[in-house]
Amino acid sequence: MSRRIIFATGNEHKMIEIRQILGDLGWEILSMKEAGISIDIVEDGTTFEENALIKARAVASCCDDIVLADDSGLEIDYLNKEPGIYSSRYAGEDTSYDIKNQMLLDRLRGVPREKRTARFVCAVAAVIPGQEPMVVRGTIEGYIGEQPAGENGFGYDPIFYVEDRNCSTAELTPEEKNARSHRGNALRQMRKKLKNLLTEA
Ligand code: ITT
Repeated sequence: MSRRIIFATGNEHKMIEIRQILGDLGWEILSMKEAGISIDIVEDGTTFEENALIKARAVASCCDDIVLADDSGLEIDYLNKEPGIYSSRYAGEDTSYDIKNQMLLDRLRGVPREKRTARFVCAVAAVIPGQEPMVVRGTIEGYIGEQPAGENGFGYDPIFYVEDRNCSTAELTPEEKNARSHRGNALRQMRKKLKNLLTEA
């Protein structure tokens, strides 16, 4: 089996975290761009898992390598789990995260702390030649703060706060975020499955 993993994502921030988390797997990890794959993928699933599989299958149809994909997002309980699977499209794909974050803070204005609960969700799918596709889910629980804070991370990190530290995930170091994040959690589960497969092969 090839020792290359192609990650079906166009999001460079995700790629940085993926490389940090899966770095010790000893496999070559390429983004779709680095693998020379350029396709438009319609994410029309109704769950994170479905969308992760849609992305992985689409890229797998263009190569013979192991393909992984990440579909992730922010669920805010007070907003009936919005933006959820529409996180990157919330308020329009081209709208900056400063604006998206401010819009969510505005919608939560006056909402007390105990009702501001939220989580990041990440589904990671793997499509491996000759194997059944696999999907795992990781989450991190937290709450939406009163204002954005921190410069690390990306997307909704400045408004997503973790309970035990009372700071946003944009204020955590990359190592601290990866150790507890939805993506870290899902990718570590997938890494175990891939290692098992590799030792069986
Ligand atoms: P690909 O589909 O190409 O992977 P994308 O950015 O469109 O890239 P998603 O459809 O999975 O990815 O959307 C995920 C969005 O959820 C992402 O753009 C962020 O806005 C948000 N998100 C996911 N993980 C996050 C994290 O760790 N920190 C902050 N925001 C995150």
